[in-house]
Amino acid sequence: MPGVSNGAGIQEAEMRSMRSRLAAAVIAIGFLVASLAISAQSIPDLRMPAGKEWTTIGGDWSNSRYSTLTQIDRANVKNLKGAWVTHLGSGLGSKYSLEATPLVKDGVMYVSSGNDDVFALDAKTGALIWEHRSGIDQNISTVCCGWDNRGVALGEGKVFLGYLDGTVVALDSQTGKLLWQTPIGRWQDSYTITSAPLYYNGVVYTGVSGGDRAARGKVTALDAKSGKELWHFWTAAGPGEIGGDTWPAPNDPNPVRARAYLQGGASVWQTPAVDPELGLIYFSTGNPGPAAGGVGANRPGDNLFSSSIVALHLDGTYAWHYQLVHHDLWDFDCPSPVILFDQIYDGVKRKGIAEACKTGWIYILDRTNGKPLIGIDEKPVEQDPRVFSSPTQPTPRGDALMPQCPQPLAGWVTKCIFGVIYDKPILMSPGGNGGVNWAPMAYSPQSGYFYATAADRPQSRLLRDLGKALGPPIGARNAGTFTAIDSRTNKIVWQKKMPYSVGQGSGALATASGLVFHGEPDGNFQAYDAKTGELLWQWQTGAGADAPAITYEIGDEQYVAIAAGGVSIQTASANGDMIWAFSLKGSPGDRLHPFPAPRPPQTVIGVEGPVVKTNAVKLADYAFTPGRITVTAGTKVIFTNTGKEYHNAASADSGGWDTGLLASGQSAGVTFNRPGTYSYACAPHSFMIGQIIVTGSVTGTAIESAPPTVVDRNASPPANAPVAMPGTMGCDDHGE
Ligand SMILES: [Cu+2]
Repeated sequence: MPGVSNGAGIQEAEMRSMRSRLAAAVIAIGFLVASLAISAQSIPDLRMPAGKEWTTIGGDWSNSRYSTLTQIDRANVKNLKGAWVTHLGSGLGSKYSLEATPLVKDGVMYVSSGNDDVFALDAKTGALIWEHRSGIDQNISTVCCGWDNRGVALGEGKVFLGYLDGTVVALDSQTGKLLWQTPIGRWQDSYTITSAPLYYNGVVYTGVSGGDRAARGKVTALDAKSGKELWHFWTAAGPGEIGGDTWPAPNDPNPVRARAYLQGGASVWQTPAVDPELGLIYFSTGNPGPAAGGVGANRPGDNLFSSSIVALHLDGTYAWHYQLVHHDLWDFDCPSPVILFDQIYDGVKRKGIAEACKTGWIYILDRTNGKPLIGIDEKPVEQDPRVFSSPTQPTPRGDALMPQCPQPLAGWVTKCIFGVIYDKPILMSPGGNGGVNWAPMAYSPQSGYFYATAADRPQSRLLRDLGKALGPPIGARNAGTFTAIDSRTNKIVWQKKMPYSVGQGSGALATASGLVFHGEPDGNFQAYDAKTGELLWQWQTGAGADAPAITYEIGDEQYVAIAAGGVSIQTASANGDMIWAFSLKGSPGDRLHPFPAPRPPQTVIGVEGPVVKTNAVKLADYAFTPGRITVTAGTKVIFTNTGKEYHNAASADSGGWDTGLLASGQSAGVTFNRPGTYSYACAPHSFMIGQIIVTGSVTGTAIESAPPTVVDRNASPPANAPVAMPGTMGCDDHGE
């Protein structure tokens, strides 16, 4: 019970746990002994960085994703080889992503798939010990950004995780048997859980997703023994609560505004950090709802605690907050996990907290009080009273992680960060994916650097009506950056231009031997020199290596492990179901070789495939088929949603047409009256892109006086088609 300030509580809890196990002893003596042995070990001091084990998502309670292991170092990492690879047989298919950080404890690896199935593997061999199939409803339709799960938490001999259906469950860590389940929201109300929970001192803490679908965000604390809810904290503050006056009043004559906080978003997409000495838990929040951060007209005010860092006391009461983006209009939320760190500023050791955000900045605060440690200036930004723009936005001193203005693109009006968007298509950077989306940073106390991966891709935007963030237009860069930033100055130490958009995905793992590990969407798992950014090693895993990596030691052998299964919606990297572990010894007989490279994601947005002569396009989960068609001018192209999810087809050049969101089975028509090449995308799934090549009309000049495009929302819809949900938005852009 090393040095935990309220360790007495843990002891108490452990004793109760042992007593209940004693009751079962008559039946299973052997099992009892094993349980006690594990219980006795199960109170590690996770204030310290990870060593031989990796027992919580961020490696420690600070989320630093830093390991003290040094067997694999800068000199020998070139000899790192595949030790084992295990196919989970779960999460295979285009709707799934594999985003989990594995945990390792007592020689067992615990990892979850995009279907919320949990696997316990022998961490030395990859052999399956047990599996728990979630059995979640396959009809869940409110998942923001692909089916995924970021991982599990361990404590008291249990494995905790959140399901996409809004349930938190506890499994027996030795058998995988379900011990309790507690619904904390309904998926039908857009409450889905994708983040890994945090276990600390007898309590399981979890956030919820769904802020992009008008769910009201919250953090919930559950009793680890029973699953009983202890408290919840609304991240979209209500009337009378701290921050409640930053939303329209509930008696606002406009009924949409009056209810805005109830659909206020501010999801908590990732695992909180905890400082046991200060008795605080910390997390960052997503964009405000409704409508994915758009339509600011419906929610005048700062909309606390959206796009913020929030600190709570362990009883769930408010301690402090710092808002990173006021009255967000751009989906600039902050889904990456907060990191706690200590650093010297002006000769004084300070307790810091850092958050990398979709804005592309890292925000560095004093975690005792939420005040900036380096300086964050409120700078005036472009205004538009129609969307109630905030007059200023917080602007950290230091360097941004990627360009905050788009590169010029023919036919586009471009704007930089915090530019106004409303009724004209604008090309803007950062896009709704960031910057830094959910990819976790690492912090090395050795170098004092943060290691962050960011997207560098613009997005086309139009706010009016639905708060649309359209996809990145064809021809736009779809790349990223990998950066080391000095925590003392918030300035870049080194930066690598990355070929792919890596603001969502693997992020970084740092080690005491001066290495940083990172997985690429093209399947390559990589090691870099933490001081210089030099690429030292890579290994092709065979699928998008887009989950955070970990390291651990068994016997005298250090392993590095990563899940490789791609990120479906945001990155469109190759799907898979593999868990890879690497070591210097490698596999018995060196049997394991790099896998064949999968199809990599696009580095420039483009449309692939043959051009088909048809006026019918299917909107499937998740592709337009055919992706490229040709018609003569004056033809009405019929778009029909044949998928389960909501899709639309909307101009991804400056044409401005949009079918609106279509529910399964619904159709809409768009008449193209002018010859030319038209690009379009699906707003919820910006990687869904298509192209229509319109050739000269057979009827000659008759249509030349007509508008270039005409949308028919009611083109031959099937009978009894469900009505599209208003104000929902997609994922591409969102926290998850
Ligand atoms: Cu779509």
